[in-house]
Amino acid sequence: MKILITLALALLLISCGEKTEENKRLTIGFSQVGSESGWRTSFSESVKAEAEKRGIELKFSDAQQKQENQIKAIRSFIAQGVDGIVVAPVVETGWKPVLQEAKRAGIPVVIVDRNMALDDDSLYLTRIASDFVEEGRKAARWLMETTAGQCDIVELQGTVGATAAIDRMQGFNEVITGYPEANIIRSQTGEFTRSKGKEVMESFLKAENGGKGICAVWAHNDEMAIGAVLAIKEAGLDPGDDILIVSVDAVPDIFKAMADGDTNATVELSPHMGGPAFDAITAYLNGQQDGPKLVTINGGLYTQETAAEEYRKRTQ
Ligand code: GYE
Repeated sequence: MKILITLALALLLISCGEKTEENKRLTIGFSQVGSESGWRTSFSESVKAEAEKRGIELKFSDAQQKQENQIKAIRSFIAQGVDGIVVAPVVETGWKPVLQEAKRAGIPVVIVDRNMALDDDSLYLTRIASDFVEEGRKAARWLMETTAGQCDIVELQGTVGATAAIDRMQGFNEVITGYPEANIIRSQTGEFTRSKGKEVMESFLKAENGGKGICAVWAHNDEMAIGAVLAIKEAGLDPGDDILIVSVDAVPDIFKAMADGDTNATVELSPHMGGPAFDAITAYLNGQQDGPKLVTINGGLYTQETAAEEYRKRTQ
């Protein structure tokens, strides 16, 4: 009897201990790229809301598009002894040393959105991202269908060295290679921002005889597409008509622009990556060691036909 009671007590103590551990409020550090685009802002808001919903204490750091700020933030998360780190890296290279520091401290790291070039996949738990190459292909397929493969295209690239720019470019080019009468006539970075997108588009218009020879703009994100709309209007042309515009992200502003006839198509990228990132960290902390190394999120292509409806749905 005595033994049984002791055993029962011991079991009770163990289960109480586990409960406390399970209910412990997690602290997670999130190093975000910046706030360069509407999509990025939605992404930050979505991660914050998801943390709030789950009772996670989120330490949020905005790197203002600078990798050095991200490295500092990660080091500070490590020093604070967080339970997990989520990083949306600005560029692909240069992450190994700081991830090794996190690994030595036993803190799991989840990569979200853009990728890191790493030769050791034990340095991160998993990556939550979309297939950026496929996004580029989708944009190009739409443009090739719409123009019967005859189009002189100007390209507004994203941030140099960022996966979203490298891969979108690759996917788009892969498709248009099959169309001998489709060409990228100018290509430059607009750094994923509206103001830089506008500025670069202005220079393209000047260089291309006021825009007469330009059939379409391929913008690596919606924000730069909207910058291009402004530049084209200022040059006295009709965006969406004289010059077609295709981009990626599917933020509310682009649905408004499409509904107004100013841009033509966008490929959707969901900003809701916080949930799967937190799931991976929680599973790992609960002892699950063999989760997938990549969780992909994919979206479709939208055009003017459904834009007004989509805008309403997304803003109400
Ligand atoms: O398309 C753009 C943002 O990395 C996928 O970054 C992301 C891109 C997104 O600023 O709007």
